[in-house]
Amino acid sequence: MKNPFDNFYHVPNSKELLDIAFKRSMKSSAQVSKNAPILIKAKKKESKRIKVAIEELINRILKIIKMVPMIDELPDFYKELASILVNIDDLKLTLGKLNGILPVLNKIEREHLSRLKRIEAPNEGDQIRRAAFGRISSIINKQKNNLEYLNEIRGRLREIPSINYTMPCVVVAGYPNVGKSSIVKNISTNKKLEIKEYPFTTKKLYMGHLEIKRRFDSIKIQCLDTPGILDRPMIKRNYIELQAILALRLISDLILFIFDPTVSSGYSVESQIELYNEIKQNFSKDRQIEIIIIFNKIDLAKDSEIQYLKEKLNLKENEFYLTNALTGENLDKIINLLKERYQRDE
Ligand SMILES: Nc1nc2c(ncn2[C@@H]2O[C@H](COP(=O)(O)OP(=O)(O)OP(=O)(O)O)[C@@H](O)[C@H]2O)c(=O)[nH]1
Ligand SMILES: [Mg+2]
Repeated sequence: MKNPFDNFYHVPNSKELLDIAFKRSMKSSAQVSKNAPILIKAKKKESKRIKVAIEELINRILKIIKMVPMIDELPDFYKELASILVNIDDLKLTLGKLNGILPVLNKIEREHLSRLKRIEAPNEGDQIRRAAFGRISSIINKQKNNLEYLNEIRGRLREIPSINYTMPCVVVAGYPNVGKSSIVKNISTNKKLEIKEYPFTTKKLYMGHLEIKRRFDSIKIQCLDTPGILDRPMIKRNYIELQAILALRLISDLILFIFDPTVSSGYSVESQIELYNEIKQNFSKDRQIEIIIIFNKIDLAKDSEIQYLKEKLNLKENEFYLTNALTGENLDKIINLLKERYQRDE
């Protein structure tokens, strides 16, 4: 499914909204016979201007409100991810406030049109229209923060990756700085992933794709890079870590759990093992999701470090993979394993 926020386009700010509406209004021309008295012409011209400005604003505001998907109705993954990224109550409140100005605009229109009907000199028409524009400007300007807020959350929501629910999804998870993005970058089409020597480089979910050739066809697999997760109670996890947890819980078909057996990530092996146990407990037991264990950075790892981690995890020789994400060493083994796994699903 495409990111449901893809059609959440730029939200104009209050100044842009007013400029568009007033410009259109002033360009509008009322249909009035050439021979009509000046007073009638003035009434018609200014009524038309007020109507056009208000109509334009109401349409634009309705368009903005409709652009925001009903979050409660989205599939769980999108719904929950959106709730991590934005405060849904604030969003609802903002949309409610924006919606609330529509009747006010209608009222301004009614009041000023009825005043226009009663004018006795043509220049009064111009004054009434200016007064209406003044009221409109103050109403729209009061929405400045709401409009900016919508535009700001739009930026965050549009970055949610598109998920294809019919394709397998491999989620790559682990402690920060262990080489998750380096691995996803190496095996998938997503070459835009940011890789840095410090933790929490990845702050959101990034989808990569890989296509594995078989004898007569190929298998397409999604490969999701996630932010690093620390071993700590769920309640203490920040919104960056929670996105990774959510992906593991709701969209993973298989998990690649990456360990850094060296000290180069800055985190202890013991903490990484605690996290692994938690993930195994929560996601692999109930949902029976297979976890593939990877020891990355083998170019830096001492034999003793690999042995230590292996023993701590109680693993046999064929129960983990040793990789170097920088050179791609042994990543072909991971690809082969995926090929084998998804071959079985035929
Ligand atoms: N020597 C060596 N360095 C590696 C290897 N894999 C990753 N790195 C380095 O480790 C650092 C972290 O790599 P990333 O791929 O950004 O790690 P990450 O797990 O995505 O980190 P976060 O996004 O912060 O959680 C970078 O400096 C990488 O170049 C490896 O196999 N060997
Ligand atoms: Mg990363």
